[in-house]
Amino acid sequence: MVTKNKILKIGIVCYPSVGGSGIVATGLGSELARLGHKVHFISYDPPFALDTDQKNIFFHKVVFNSYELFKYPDYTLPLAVKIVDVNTKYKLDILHVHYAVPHATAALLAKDISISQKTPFPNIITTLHGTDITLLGRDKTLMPAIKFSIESSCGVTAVSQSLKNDTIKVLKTKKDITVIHNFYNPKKITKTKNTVRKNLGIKEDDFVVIHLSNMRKVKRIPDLLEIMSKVKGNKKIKLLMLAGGDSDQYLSIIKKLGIEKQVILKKNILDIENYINAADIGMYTSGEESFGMGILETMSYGKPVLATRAGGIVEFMQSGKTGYLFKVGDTNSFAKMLLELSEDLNLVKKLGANAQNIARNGFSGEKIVEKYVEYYKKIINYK
Ligand code: GMT
Repeated sequence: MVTKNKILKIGIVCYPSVGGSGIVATGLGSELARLGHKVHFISYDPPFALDTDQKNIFFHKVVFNSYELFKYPDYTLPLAVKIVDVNTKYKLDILHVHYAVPHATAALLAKDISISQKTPFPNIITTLHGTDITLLGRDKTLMPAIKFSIESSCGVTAVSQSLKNDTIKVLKTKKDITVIHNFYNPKKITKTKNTVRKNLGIKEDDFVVIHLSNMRKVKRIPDLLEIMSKVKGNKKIKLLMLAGGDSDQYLSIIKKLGIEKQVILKKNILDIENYINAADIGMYTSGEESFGMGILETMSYGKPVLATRAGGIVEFMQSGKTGYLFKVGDTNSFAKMLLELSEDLNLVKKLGANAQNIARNGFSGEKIVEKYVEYYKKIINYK
């Protein structure tokens, strides 16, 4: 039995790149370490936001070779072997994998290898983040592996009720899935609003709309740009895009719409807090979103958001209170509200305060990490 205050040894497997699932896994590991748990990250690179000098944090690199014999390099096998090694050495209490494939699949293989070596293996918890279900889960070449990996995990969590519903629908699974929402711990602002604006060539009285994402198709960036072209009569409205992925593909659309002067594109920005702080509102046009970390981050710094009523967004955004929600693709309504807000800074302030309140009180690290720890302990006691 695991007692209430037991310090756990937790393995975390995640993608290290700039992306929602990596951000959540890194934030979770960091909070767990702060609470005194020993946290072992296993990935091909240190997660970009991870402070490897933090007490109780350990990083184990998965090294993989591309042999001439193999046409495609494989990550699943070296990851499985690395998990076996880390567990043999540190005797983990729990292995928490973020993203079903190949992480949960590799964890299951590691379990079988360890058992064959007579080494006890921890319970595996898989957290579903969205695209592993809504995009990959629908792909027939992967679906059986995803379903198997999820159903063979000891525990499964999803980052929203919407994702839980999608998982049951797409995979037709009866597996028990616990919803634990994402969280965000705001960082300290280190550059003033005016400094950031000045560096970007934005005027003090411009109305700045911020958008943070990896710019993938599912984010519907052309909709975002179309909205900007609909408000381009108001030269004070500027769109600041912080791109964590390929954004060059949109340059031609920006040019075609004649909004070059209204759109500022920045790539791979790490101190997002300074940029969000310098903006007035956030805008997100995704077609699907299991949660929407960028929206929560924007709200955390007291900025209201205009977003689509997609997936899990409605679980923390309230239309009329923290910003406004619209049908996917309804660029006219987005543009109308954007113009209205640009003329009503008191309303922007009021909505922003509500947004910050909900983000900081309902979706803080403290609150959500406690739920994960409870869940870990519940799963371990099931042994
Ligand atoms: O949205 C992306 O393209 C990245 C993706 C990921 O796997 O990191 O994000 C997913 O996980 C995030 C963290 O849980 C969620 O906030 C995003 O909503 C989710 N993306 C989608 O569902 C499209």
